[in-house]
Amino acid sequence: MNIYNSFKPRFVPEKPFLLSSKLDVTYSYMDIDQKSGSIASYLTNLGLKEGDRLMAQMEKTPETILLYLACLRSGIVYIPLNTSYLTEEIKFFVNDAEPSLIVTDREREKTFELLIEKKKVLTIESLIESTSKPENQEKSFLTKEMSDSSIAVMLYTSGTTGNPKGAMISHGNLLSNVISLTKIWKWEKNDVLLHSLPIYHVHGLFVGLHMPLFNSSAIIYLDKFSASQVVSLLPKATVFMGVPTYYVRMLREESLNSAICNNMRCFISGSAPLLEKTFNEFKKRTGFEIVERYGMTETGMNTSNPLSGEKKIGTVGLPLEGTQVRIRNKEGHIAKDNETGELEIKGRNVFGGYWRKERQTDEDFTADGFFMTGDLAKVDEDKYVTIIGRKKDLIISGGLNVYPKEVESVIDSLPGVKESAVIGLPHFEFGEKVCGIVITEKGKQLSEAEILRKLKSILANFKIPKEIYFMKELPRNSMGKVKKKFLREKFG
Ligand code: MLC
Ligand code: AMP
Repeated sequence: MNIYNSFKPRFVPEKPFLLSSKLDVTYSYMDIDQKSGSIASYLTNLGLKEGDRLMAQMEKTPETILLYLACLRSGIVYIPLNTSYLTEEIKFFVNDAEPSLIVTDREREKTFELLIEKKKVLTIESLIESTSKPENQEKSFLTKEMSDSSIAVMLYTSGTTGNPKGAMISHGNLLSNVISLTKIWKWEKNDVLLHSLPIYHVHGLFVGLHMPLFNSSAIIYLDKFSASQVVSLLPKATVFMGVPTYYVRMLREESLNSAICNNMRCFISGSAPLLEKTFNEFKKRTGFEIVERYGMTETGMNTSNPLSGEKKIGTVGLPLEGTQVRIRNKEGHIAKDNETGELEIKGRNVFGGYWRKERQTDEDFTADGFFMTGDLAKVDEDKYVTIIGRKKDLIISGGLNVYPKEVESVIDSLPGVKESAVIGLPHFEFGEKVCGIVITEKGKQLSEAEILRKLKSILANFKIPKEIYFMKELPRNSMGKVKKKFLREKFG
């Protein structure tokens, strides 16, 4: 089923869908249906068909949602890109995904025109202008029927080795997730979600948009996260979701207290570990226990603490309905209760594979169809899952993934650098911070500032190391592998 066709019958046409930070109604449910229909019709008339790819990189605006819905409705595969990505990073995505169309904003138009034929680049501003003309308005676009396995969205996720991979996420994957989350979070049609997440990841795009769309509830839509703005709007909302960094920043706001949360029903956290300290301080200040859940690009959401029922601090809760979870221990056997090992997931929420990477897809699934997450976890006797750490070499900073391998390759390519190692160190606000350890070539001198300046022209800002340390040589084990644990202890 096309996921849009599971939203549409639940729409209450005259109800607000999007509210601005001033609480004005930006779009009603009727508006989004009509406007996304006009865009879907326009894209179809341009010649885009089911399975074609549309890449989008733009600031978060209400119109980004219209474009996303238009893609869902017309069967076009939507590929959103993080707005921090720079030319070199974008080049890879464009070459790999071979999009039929790129939609971007005016500021980014030139970047894309250097990478792909001009006729394949459209600005969101001109798209909206064209589809607002009376002759291009389409009141009754017929949403394309899709099978559950048809690809709705492709999200790029980097690997611990090699280049980013496009995770192909189907209409069925998305539908199963929104149904199970509606149950476990007891989502209500009168809910008002305070949405401040970016909408190019599963968190802000799928969880943040699908829950209201599926339940015909409203969104207060902020273009980015600002702790003071979020706290000031809590009295008008009922649900808030964010990465742990958001909660750390909100706790710094003096005005955060239980009185302003009177209207709130729940606070949800995910994408990175929520520290017990943050959970406890938040409860003390607001009276609310943050609901922690666990997810991934490839799987959507897998587990969540229940809204009512026991929330176990430090755990990411119970497997969602329809999702199977198991742990494989070091010896390769299915683990017993409370035994640590790699978390494996199976269910309708799990993606179909990586774009044009069959071998890598096969490597990431077990013979009986479980996806190997690369996360280390344990499951207790009540089936609550605790994430213990990661098998994969990955840093999560402020809820964003940074793959050390990618940053190391860029540092290594700089003149004067012999080799490097990139590690994550604990950070009070971002959870982890990216740090680089650099070995210069014999007789060459490089400063931290010089290295950072060069990196900033190549890599998205959140991947830039917060600190660079210099060593004479990298510590290695007998196999020649860099001893990252030693480096984390030395510099941490
Ligand atoms: C920005 N900066 C970061 C950063 N974001 N540094 C480390 N980690 C980050 N995540 C740096 C910039 O480089 C810049 O540095 C400075 O902070 C200010 O930039 P900014 O853009 O103004 O920052 P800010 O708006 O404060 O953004 C921080 C943030 C944002 C935490 C609000 O990163 C954010 O919204 N994160 C959420 C990401 C998310 O949605 N994750 C879900 C992924 S899905 P300088 O030096 O230039 O000043 C997933 C699956 C799942 O993981 O389970 O959900
Ligand atoms: P991404 O690849 O960006 O989708 O990030 C997915 C990864 O984020 C997972 O594999 C986990 O390592 C991590 N993650 C998500 N939610 C949580 C959580 N609640 N606690 C700990 N780690 C999490």
